[in-house]
Amino acid sequence: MSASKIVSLLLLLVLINISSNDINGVNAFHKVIKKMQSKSTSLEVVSHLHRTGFHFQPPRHWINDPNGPMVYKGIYHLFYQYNPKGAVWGNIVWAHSVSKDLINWEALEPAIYPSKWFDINGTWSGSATNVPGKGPVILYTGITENHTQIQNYAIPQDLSDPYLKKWIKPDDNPIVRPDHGENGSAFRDPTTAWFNKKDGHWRMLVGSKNKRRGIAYMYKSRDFKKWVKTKRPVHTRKATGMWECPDFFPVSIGKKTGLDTSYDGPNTKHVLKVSLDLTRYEYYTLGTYDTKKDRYKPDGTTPDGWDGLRLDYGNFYASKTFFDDTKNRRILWGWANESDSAVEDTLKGWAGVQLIPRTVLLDSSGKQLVFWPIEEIESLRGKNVQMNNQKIEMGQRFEVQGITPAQVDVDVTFNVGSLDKAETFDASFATKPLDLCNLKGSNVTGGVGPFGLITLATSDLQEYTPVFFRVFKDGTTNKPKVLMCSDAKPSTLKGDTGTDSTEKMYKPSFAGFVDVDLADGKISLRSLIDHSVVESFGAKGKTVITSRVYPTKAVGDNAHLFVFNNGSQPVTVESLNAWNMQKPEKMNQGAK
Ligand SMILES: *[C@@H]1O[C@H](CO)[C@@H](O)[C@H](O)[C@H]1NC(C)=O
Ligand SMILES: *[C@@H]1O[C@H](CO)[C@@H](O)[C@H](O)[C@H]1NC(C)=O
Ligand SMILES: *[C@@H]1O[C@H](CO)[C@@H](O)[C@H](O)[C@H]1NC(C)=O
Ligand SMILES: *[C@@H]1O[C@H](CO)[C@@H](O)[C@H](O)[C@H]1NC(C)=O
Ligand SMILES: *[C@@H]1O[C@H](CO)[C@@H](O)[C@H](O)[C@H]1NC(C)=O
Ligand SMILES: *[C@H]1O[C@@H](CO)[C@H](O)[C@@H](O)[C@@H]1NC(C)=O
Repeated sequence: MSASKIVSLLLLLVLINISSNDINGVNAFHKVIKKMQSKSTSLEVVSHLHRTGFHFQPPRHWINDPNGPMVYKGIYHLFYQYNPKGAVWGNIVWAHSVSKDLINWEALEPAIYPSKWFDINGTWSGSATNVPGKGPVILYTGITENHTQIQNYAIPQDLSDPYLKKWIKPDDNPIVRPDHGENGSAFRDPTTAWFNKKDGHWRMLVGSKNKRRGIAYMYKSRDFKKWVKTKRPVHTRKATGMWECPDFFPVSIGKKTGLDTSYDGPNTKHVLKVSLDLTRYEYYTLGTYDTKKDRYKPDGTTPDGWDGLRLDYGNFYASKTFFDDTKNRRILWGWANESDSAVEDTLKGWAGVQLIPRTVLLDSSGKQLVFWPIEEIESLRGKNVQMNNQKIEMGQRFEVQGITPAQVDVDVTFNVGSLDKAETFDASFATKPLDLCNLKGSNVTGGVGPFGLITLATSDLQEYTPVFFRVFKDGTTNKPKVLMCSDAKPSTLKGDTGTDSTEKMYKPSFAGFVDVDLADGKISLRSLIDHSVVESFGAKGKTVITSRVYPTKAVGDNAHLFVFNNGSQPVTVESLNAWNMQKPEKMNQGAK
């Protein structure tokens, strides 16, 4: 740490009382650290050590939820929760960026910010809907002076401007108040609306809870202004707490294209995703949406709640999808927060990234979704190195050389050969992949695996973030059970103990199972590595895990990338491609 950093750290410590306090029942996440909220960092002193090269970030300060993603007149719009004044949550506005390619982003003025009685104390998350004949309409949560959460709408001032620079919040807001028994302190994040041709009404959802029951309320409207709550919520689930950022959309059975949110036809399933405030992770179910009764029923093949499927088993929250009609695909945006402390964020001057947008499709099994980085990201690929037919014996690791592994896209296909040596799966871990991963990390010898990538590593593995598989066998069926882990525990030498100035660093491992039969012995792993982000896609996107890590030595040119095997069964790298990733030319320069 430089002397000036130490001085500013000391200053900060004098300024702040580090303990954070909750306001008026606002949920755990909207942590208010008053003294840091408006402690801005000038651009010159923003720390670049762990900033990303090709992920979406403004030049400084705090960001959280992606809001209202859409495409309009060929331009992509991304809004996001942003604190223009500091690197912790507070002063939230809807920052607005536009792009022609989802790679290069231009920052515009914030689109929505507190200014009217119906949002004077907050302009929180929401969604955009393209309403035929009207253009895009944003629905968002406003916070009133008495801290009630209500739903508002905003419309573009000039529909002929593809950038939609100016937004108007009409005076007939709000459109929905919590005055029919809803909890006004837990009532937010309206979804994109969809149109029901049969009854000529729009529908949208608002996340909520009643005591500990998670709820997605549904509202109907003919004119997109007067909204009426339907008799019953579209779905609820006991003991899951507040449902933040619900997302509800159809997916196609069989076709490899996305569907418009209003699509109502055969061969579809619906997806209901919620962000559970109690766990700070996101869960989804696949199911059937009864458009007459306005009820959603999960299929029942996977649990509805936090034993269920996740969009990403790592650091990924408050996500939102939109239908991109220019390429007939559904795209998912999600936010990853920092794993370091608020004090460190204020010192480094920034916090939060939007992860690489992912396409969303129904898996051919019909039992889960699959996710894949949008194809545009491949345009940033530079120098390529390859490895083919490399057998890795137990305890061996091979370095992927000739690239700069702090900023790469790496895609590898392993062949595990025989499953004879696979360990027997203990069924008591069936819904506890993380416990299994914590028990059997990358350095615990196995039968088939652990094998995978060692990312952001020093050459001697003082620091490293392993992303790996471990293959078990089901004792009764003999079928493989594949565990995937991304482990930040050994990622940095920093933060093992807390001191006055730095909290103990959050270095979690994350894990999920991967539903593959390994009939041909093959399993793939793709990781997008970007300085402090490791975003990994197992088995072509069946299981996705994102980690945030802060190496001290495995940074810049000193970061290394390896493939490894710590299982007694040799595995083969059938093929590996790694590309240096370029920085987009434009990334929100001059964001206000
Ligand atoms: C609510 O808004 C008013 C007016 O902008 C402001 O003075 C006050 O500090 C805000 N309170 C909170 C808790 O955000
Ligand atoms: C708070 O504001 C909301 C929205 O204006 C209103 O409906 C509600 O009655 C107010 N509650 C109190 C306690 O003043
Ligand atoms: C309403 O939500 C707030 C914020 O989570 C919570 O503190 C309060 O207990 C809830 N009230 C009821 C009646 O559930
Ligand atoms: C593989 O196992 C050895 C022995 O436990 C350990 O030293 C090494 O760090 C492990 N590799 C990884 C990537 O964990
Ligand atoms: C294995 O790795 C974990 C971190 O993932 C570490 O806590 C543990 O000490 C390591 N064990 C050995 C024997 O190296
Ligand atoms: C991100 O930060 C870590 C460490 O502070 C918390 O434990 C997580 O709950 C948090 N995640 C979200 C989605 O807010």
